[in-house]
Amino acid sequence: MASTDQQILEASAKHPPAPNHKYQYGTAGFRMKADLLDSVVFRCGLIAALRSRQLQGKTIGVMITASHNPPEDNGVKLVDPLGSMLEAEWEELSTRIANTNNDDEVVSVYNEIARLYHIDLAVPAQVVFARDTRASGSRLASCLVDGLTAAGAEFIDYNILTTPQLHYMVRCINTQGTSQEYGEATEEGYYTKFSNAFKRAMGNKTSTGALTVDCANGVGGPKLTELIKYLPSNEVLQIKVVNDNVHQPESLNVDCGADYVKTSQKAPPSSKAGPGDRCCSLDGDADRVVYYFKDESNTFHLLDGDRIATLAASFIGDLCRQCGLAEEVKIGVVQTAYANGSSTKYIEQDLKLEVKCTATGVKHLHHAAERLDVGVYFEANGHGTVIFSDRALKKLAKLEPKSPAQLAALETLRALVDLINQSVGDALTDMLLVEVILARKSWGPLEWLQTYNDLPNRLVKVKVHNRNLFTTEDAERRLVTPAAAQKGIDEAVKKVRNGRSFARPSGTEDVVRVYAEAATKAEADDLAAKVSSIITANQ
Ligand code: 16G
Ligand code: MG
Repeated sequence: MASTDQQILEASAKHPPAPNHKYQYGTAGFRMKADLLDSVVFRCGLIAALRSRQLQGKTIGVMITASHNPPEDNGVKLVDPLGSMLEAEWEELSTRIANTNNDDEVVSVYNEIARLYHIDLAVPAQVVFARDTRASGSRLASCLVDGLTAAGAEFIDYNILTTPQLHYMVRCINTQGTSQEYGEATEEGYYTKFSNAFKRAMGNKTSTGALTVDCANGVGGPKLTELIKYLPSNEVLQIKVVNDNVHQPESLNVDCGADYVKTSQKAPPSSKAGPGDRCCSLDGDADRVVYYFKDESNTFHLLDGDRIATLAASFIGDLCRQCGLAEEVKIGVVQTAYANGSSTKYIEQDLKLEVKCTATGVKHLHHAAERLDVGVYFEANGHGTVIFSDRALKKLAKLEPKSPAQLAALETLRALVDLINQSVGDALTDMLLVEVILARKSWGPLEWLQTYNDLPNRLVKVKVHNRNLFTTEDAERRLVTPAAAQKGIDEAVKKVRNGRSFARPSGTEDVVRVYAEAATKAEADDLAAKVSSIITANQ
C-alpha cells in the first residue's frame, strides 16, 4: 500500500461517520448538527486536496460555517479558485466520499476519483480554510487538518473569517501575478481594498444619520468592527454595531440576524432604533444582508435583497448612461421565483432592464449573472452581489471621458467595481454599496422604499413525507410532479387578483416551501393556505 493510502487509512479511522446517517452536499455544502460532521469535514480535506491537484495546484478554499442555522449546527463548503462555489460534479464526489462506510473504502474512493479525473497525485495541493465563530468550529478545523495532512496538501489556516472573506482570499491567491490580480490575501488586504474603494465611491458625499448593523452575534461583528477602523470618520458614515457578542456562541442567530428579520418581518426585539433610523442585519457568516426601518407610525418596513438589486441596478444603469455606455454594456438583473412581482415589474418597466429568473441558490444566480456585462444578482433573502464581465471592465478601462460630468460618473463606476466583492455576495461590501448609493442620491430608507410598492406575500413550509416527489421546471416556478398539484395551483392562482404562487422542495430542510403573492394580504394568505393544502393532498 502506498504511504499516502496508509496515512489516509489511519487518519480516517480517527474520524468515523455517524452510523446510518445519509450525508448530502446541498445548496450550501454539508450542513447539520455539528457532532455529526467530523468524518465529513475530514473527507472534505481529501476532496479539497484532489480538486486542487486536478487544477494543477490552484488554491481551493474550505469554509466551516452553518450560516443562519442554530448555534448547535455547523457545516462545511468548498470554494473553487476564483472564489466561486464548488463545481456541481465535485459536489457529487463529496457526497459520495461522505457516505462511504469504512476506511478502506475512503482510500479506494480517493484513488478512484484521482484515476477518473486523471489527477496527478504528485502535484502539490494548496488549500486555505477558515471558520465562523461557532463553538464546534475549532474541533472541525482540526478534522479538516487531519484530512489535508493525510492527503499531503499544503494549507493556510485563516482562523476566523466571514464566508466572503475566505472567498476573497481564495480569489486573491489564485490571481496573484496575473492581469486579474484581485488584492492582497490577508485580512488587512481585504479591509484596505474595500475601504479605499468606499472612499473613492463616496466622493465628497456624506451619509445622513447613523446606520445600525445587527451582526447576528456572529463573525460579522468583530470583522465589521475591524473594517470600521479603515473607513472614513463618523462625519462621513457612522456605523453602530449591535448584536456582536461572539463570546456567547449560544446567542448566534437567536432573535437577531438577517434570517430572523426576513422570516419574521420584524426588527430584532433588542433593537433600539427610532423612526426613520436606517438599520441592517447580517446573517451568521456575513454573506447576506437586509435593510429595514420603522416609519413615523412605527410600522416596520423591510428593504430586502430585491430592494438592494433594484437600487444597485438603477444606480449603475444611470452611471453607464452618463458615461455613454448604455448601448454597449448590457446590464441585467438575476432573481429567483421568490422575488416580489413588483420588483420584477419595476426593473423591466421603469428601469427598462432585462430580468432573468433562476433556481434558488447563489451558484445558479451567479452563473446566470456571468453571462451579462453587468450582472446584478440578489435573492430576496439578501444573498447577492454585482459582477462585471471582462468585456465591461475593458470598456471602462479604455473610456476617454468627454466632459467633467462623464469623468465623475466614470470615476464612481470604477470605484464601484472595486467596492463590490466580485467573488461572492458579501454582506459587508453590499452594505457599503447601499450606503454609497443612498448618500449619493441623498436618500433615506423612506425614499428607497417609495420606488415601488411590494405585493403582499406569504411564505409557508409544508411538511411532506418525501420532498423528492416534488420536481420543478421553469426555474422552480412550476411543479412537474405531482402533475395534479400544478393543475390545482394554476386554478387557485386564477381566482386571485395579481396572484402568483409556486411550490418547491427545499434544498436544506425536509419540507416543501410555498410562496404566494396577491393584491392584498388576505388574498396572499388565502392563496398560500390553498396551495399548501394542494401540496398536502397530492403526495
Ligand atoms: C442556501 C443558499 C441560499 C438559498 C437557500 C435556500 C447559498 C450560499 N445559500 O442557504 O442561497 O436561498 O439555501 O434554502 O447558496 P431552501 O432550499 O431550504 O429554500
Ligand atoms: Mg450565510
